[in-house]
Amino acid sequence: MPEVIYDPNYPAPDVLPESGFYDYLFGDESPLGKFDKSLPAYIDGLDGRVLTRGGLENSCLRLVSGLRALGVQRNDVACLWGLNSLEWARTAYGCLAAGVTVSPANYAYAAHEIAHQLNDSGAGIIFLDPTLIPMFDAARKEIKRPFSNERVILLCTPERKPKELAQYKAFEEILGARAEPEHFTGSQIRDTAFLCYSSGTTGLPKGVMTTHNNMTSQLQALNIGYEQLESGRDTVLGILPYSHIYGLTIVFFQPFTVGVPLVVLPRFEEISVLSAIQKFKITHGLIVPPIIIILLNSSNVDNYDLSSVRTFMVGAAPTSPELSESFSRRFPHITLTQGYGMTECSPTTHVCNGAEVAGRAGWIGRLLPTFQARLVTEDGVDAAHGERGELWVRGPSVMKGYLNNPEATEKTMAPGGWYKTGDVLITDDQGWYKVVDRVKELIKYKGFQVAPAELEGLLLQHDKVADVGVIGVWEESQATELPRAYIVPKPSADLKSGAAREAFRAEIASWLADRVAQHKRLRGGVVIVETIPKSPSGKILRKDLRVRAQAERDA
Ligand code: 4UV
Repeated sequence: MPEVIYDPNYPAPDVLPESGFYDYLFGDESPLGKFDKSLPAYIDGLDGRVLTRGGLENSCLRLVSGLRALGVQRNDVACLWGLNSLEWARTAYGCLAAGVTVSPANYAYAAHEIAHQLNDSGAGIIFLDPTLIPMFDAARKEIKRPFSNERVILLCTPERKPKELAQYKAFEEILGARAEPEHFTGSQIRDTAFLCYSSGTTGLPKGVMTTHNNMTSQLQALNIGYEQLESGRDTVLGILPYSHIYGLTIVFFQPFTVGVPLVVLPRFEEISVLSAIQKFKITHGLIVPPIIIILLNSSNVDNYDLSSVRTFMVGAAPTSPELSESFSRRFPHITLTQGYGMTECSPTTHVCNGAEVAGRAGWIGRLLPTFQARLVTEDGVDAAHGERGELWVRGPSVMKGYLNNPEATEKTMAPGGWYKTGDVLITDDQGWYKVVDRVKELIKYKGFQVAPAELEGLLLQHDKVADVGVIGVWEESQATELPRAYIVPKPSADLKSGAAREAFRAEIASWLADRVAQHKRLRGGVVIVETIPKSPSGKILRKDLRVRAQAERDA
């Protein structure tokens, strides 16, 4: 059977630079040098501080010497753990200048989650929000490599450094004199620039090795395939977390590569987002489906001038045609486009441009340049137009692999360099794609990843749990999946009465809530069952649990 490779009919990028990501962003040969250094690159959406392109470059080069003074070398790993901020931005760029791999971590992580990322990534230095120090201290007993105080840097200005944290330096306090950036040439463009954590199609969170070349290819592909931004005209809303690949590449970096400022906001908070749109005349926003629901239900929207906004891109989880149409009716002046991708692809593989979306509600768009795609049916053959198949993609933005985990890398790649996404799509004869199902284990809570295997592993440590299976259940009113646990209690749990069962469910949910980031809580409930459906080889049959969940919903 011949492979079907869908030609996206886009022009190829001029030249994919044989350079490191920092040289692409700031190097003498970089096409980005055409933008004036006085242009704002990042604006603090709360206090209005501006970081210009020139100021950012200066800060990067000063961080190079600061890192060297601490003994941090090229290809060492720095963990970056905090909410979006100008300090976060300066650290990410400065590490790239120093050739240091950045491993961004979710702000909401609990102790064992950050410990896992620090241990697995081998990070030797951490930059974190001052508010996270208690959580970091709680994690220390699980962290294999001790962190001396000088390798714990606070993401705040010296003025905002809490007095009780005097033993640590604030970001600004470790900067030195300007130093030379590191250059990545030849095969070094396959060195790892970022290590974001993703469960991929199965199992626990793994470090995704995103190379310098993955990033430069992705950004060039986006700048050809997604033509929304123009320097001097646009300003972008930066609320999605930059620690997640969607926030990192498309929100945090892409505007910089087209000379467009990003308004940095720490998290989605209705009033601060609406006022930032009004104050900074934001023209383009990147969001996730639950934000559409919040905006549709908001009584505050009419009190703000949102007329500057032209486009919103939504992604990271499914957006139904109905939700998309409700948004367009409520905000007729804002064009809603969709994007689709995953950590392993750096991330965008599909996107739709504003001019093309009419009549396409619910579709994710067309394939980005540089990618090739197949839809492969359950029988292992290429799907015809309109027929369902798992999306396989290949191209220069597909990750190098999972760190320390060649088996997982091998499992997710098919011969010929195809990455098997675990999503089921259809396509039409115009080259448009739609996501219709997900066959991988992953649960998405408001765009954040929840790995069922991780929650199952934790829940099995509870002394009253004999067996467990976790799935996501769809909650229309919030436009998201919610994690739900099906649990077989140990006989010793003694759950004969209704009250005892109720107390057990609450105990399990709160026990887990104490151990995980808030997006992983069992918001979809705890269901007591007698057995967990398993295949002969012992694999949990999540499909059967999903059928059961549907029956419970319909009952
Ligand atoms: O690895 P990850 O957490 O990555 C993401 C990336 C989201 C992006 C990427 C590029 C965009 O342009 C954009 O708008 C959003 O979330 O999770 C990857 C999985 O999330 C689901 C799908 O199951 C992926 O394999 N997913 C991502 N986008 C969509 C989606 C979408 N538009 N519709 C349905 N599911």
